[in-house]
Amino acid sequence: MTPKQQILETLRNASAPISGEQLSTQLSISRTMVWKHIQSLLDEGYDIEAIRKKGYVLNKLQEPLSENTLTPYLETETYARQLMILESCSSTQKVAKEWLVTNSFDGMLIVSEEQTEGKGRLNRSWNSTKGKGLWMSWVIKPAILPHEAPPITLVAALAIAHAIEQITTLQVDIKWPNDLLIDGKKVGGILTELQSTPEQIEAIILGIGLNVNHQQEDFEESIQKIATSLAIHHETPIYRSQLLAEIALQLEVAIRQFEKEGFAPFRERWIRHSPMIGQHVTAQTVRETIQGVAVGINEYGALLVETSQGVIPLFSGDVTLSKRKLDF
Ligand code: BT5
Repeated sequence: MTPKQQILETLRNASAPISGEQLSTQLSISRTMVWKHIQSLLDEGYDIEAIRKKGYVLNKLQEPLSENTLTPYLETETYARQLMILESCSSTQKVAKEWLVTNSFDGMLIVSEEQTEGKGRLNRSWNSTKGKGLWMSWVIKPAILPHEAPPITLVAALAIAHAIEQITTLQVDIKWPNDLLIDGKKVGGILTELQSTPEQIEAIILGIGLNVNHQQEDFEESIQKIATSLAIHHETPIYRSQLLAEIALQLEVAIRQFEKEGFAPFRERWIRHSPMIGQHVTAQTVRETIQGVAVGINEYGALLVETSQGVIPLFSGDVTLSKRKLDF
């Protein structure tokens, strides 16, 4: 362990402030060196407070993600057992695709403190403020056929909602197909990308963006009104390593079950998480606009919309609540 890592470990395990003098004696280095290491940790994003006449205190809840902070919480078999933690990247989806060219592992996790070109569906942009969220891509290789893949986004949404509910007790709603909402505002989104031949899936890259410790002003102006974070509702910061480990576990459990039993066992639970069911909606697909009542979801994960022409299964698109009641 380097002196810097030793300082970090000491602060992490301390129950009271630790003075520069204590650190310097413990590590047999000068106080100037202690100060330099503390500055370097601050530059890396650690939240260390210097309390006058007492010493340094590390705010563990705001710690950057690392293998050291994550691994003690991991309870998975393969998920996140191989991982790449980055300080910054363009998009974790892009890194995952590059990684897949020469590697293969079911459950590989790529997570970054910041994304400079985070992506949503249809090339929309995803705001990924440094150190505040969980911006991650999972490379998974489920034993399913390509045409069975679409509900995986819905299964992942349920798993993430469950993980959040375990760690925070916050109630998370799911908006078909890929939005996670709290009180009607978007707290997370999922981008599922498939690498496949017609016969078999080579990999699914499950991109998940979750706003964790943002205050409202941490969001870009353009999404201030529609975005929220877990901390805004939880009222205190959330330890991202613990939440990430819980997401890993819930994802692994859910996807293993999906491989064996398909979407059927998730359907009821999914409907309970979706306040949109029973509501008048407008659905925008790449081809058309459909208006009707969202009446349910089928075994392929398609949203069922009852229209004047009958019930239409919707396989992709954006759905919003209609402002006025439709006349049919
Ligand atoms: C999504 O797309 O919701 C999928 C987002 C997936 C992001 C993850 S982060 C890790 C991985 N690497 C990536 O590059 N991407 C994935 P969509 O349904 O198309 O929603 C995009 C829309 O959400 C944008 O047009 C904005 O209106 C809004 N938005 C952007 N950033 C947001 C944020 N941080 N919080 C809430 N809403 C946001």
